[in-house]
Amino acid sequence: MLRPQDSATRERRRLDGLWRFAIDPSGAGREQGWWRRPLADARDVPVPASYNDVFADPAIRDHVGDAWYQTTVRVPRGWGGQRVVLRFDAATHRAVVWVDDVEVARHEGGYTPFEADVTAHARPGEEFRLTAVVDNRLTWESVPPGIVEDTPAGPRQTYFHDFFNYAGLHRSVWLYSTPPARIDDLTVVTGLRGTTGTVDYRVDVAGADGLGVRVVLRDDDGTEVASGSGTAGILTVEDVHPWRPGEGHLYDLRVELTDGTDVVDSYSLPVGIRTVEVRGTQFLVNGEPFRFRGFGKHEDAPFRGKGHDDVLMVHDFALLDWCGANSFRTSHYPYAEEVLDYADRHGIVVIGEAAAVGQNLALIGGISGRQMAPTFSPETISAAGQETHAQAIRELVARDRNHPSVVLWSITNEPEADTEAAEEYFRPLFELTRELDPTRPVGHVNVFLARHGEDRLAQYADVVMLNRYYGWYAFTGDLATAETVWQAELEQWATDGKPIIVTEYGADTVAGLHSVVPEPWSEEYQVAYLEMNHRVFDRVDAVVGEHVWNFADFATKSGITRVDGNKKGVFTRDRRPKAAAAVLRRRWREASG
Ligand code: GCB
Repeated sequence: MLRPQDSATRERRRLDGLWRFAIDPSGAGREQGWWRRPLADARDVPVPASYNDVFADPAIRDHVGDAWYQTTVRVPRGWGGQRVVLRFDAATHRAVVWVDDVEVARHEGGYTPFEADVTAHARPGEEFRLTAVVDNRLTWESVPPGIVEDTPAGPRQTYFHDFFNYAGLHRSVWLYSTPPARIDDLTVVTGLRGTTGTVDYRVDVAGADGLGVRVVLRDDDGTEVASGSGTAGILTVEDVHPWRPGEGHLYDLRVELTDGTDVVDSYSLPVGIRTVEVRGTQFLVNGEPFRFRGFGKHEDAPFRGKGHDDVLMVHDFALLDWCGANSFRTSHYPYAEEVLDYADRHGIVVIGEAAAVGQNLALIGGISGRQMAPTFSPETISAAGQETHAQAIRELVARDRNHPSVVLWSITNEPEADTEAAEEYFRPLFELTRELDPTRPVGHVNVFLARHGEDRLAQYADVVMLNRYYGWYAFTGDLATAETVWQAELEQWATDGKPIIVTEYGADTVAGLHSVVPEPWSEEYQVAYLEMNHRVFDRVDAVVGEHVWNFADFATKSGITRVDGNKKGVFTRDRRPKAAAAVLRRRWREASG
């Protein structure tokens, strides 16, 4: 699915702003057909944003179920004869959309886009009523999973990950036009041999047969470097300027659909020419060993929740740069496409993660002391949940496969991994990911419950990704023991002969809390904790990546281990540095020269 863009043949309108909004605790709206009329008792809500924190109302913050959004859209007068498309960049976690009285789209999954051809319902120059109902419930069939329980006080949502279940229209909504005969999709795969680059392209055309396809690749100064024709081919670029970590060099691939000398449709795709490969314990970008330095992040901020915001995005990238970070993981769901575009342009490397997290009931049992059911079973996550997960992977790869910044897929975070049921569940998902994208390594993020030799998914993964909290959840306050045990574990994983990325290590830290003797929760302890981890990483050659958990403090569900959210941020939630930030800056800036 191509992102909307303005081109010689296309136009787009962003529908963001204040929409009308009403929560629907009893679920009456679907029966009563709330889309058929102006929303009653509605208030203004900003789009994009999570709705939870913008009002001072616990009923909205903790709402479980449907929330209704409505606005009025005027179709531009000049769009006659064009195909008109409505697109939601994200609706968390599922949505149904109506144009006036007609249902036009239905989508499951909170972090990938969906769209509908609304040409038949959108008359140029006229208005239509746009209504979306967004459901935030997490169930055994959703990704991530959860349970909704009916209690005397109403439905209560539980889920098995810590970050707060923000919901709503988190990203932009668009109305855009394309010609009826159009470029429907584009795929590029790039290669490098010496100073020659290749761009293997494929164009999917829809709405017409027998039209021509012309492609031109230009450098960033506008110079044409290669061209071709036909729906598929390989462009060769001599003296190529590759995309590389730290230098997001992009070419522009202009694709034109032609009818004789007429250009019927035109679309531009930024292309970074680079390769990715796992060789032994090395992770190679353009044939050179790459070391991941950075963070696991969240899309999270005060008031906005998970709403995309360009100010926050640019600021976060500025802080990554300040630290000397070269990469991050989109933990624990696909981030807004604007984020990947930015990473492409600035040479930041991304581990792209599917929205799969909390697929490990033993972990919850361990924390809560409760006896939990098996994670994968007919009563819990079963074939239906697996299909939701497969679809989430399909949509992730379809959306992000052309981004040079994305070098590795993580198909799940901390799943149950030591059971036969887990292997049966995940094997097909590894296969699916590889089939959809044979060009990138694939992995899963391991949690300590499946130790080396016990993780039945490790055999399917190209890289080892480990989340470990030695010195925090284990050996709390005892960094000396933590150091020994951690090193011993890493040495075991190193025997697999694969690159190891430590995708999480971190310690909760209250900004401003100091102690002469490094005590857990103090800034001094976070510093000492990171330094201990770094000593360990530097002793194990197979470790090629360190992603601190987390870039910034973030909101969580309520819990006795969380005070105003998760405090493992190196920055506070409002992006002020803790002492640990200077430690990372010294280490990472030194390493990058
Ligand atoms: C983890 C999870 C992450 C949590 C983190 C923590 O292992 O992957 O989502 O936030 O631990 O701080 O407990």
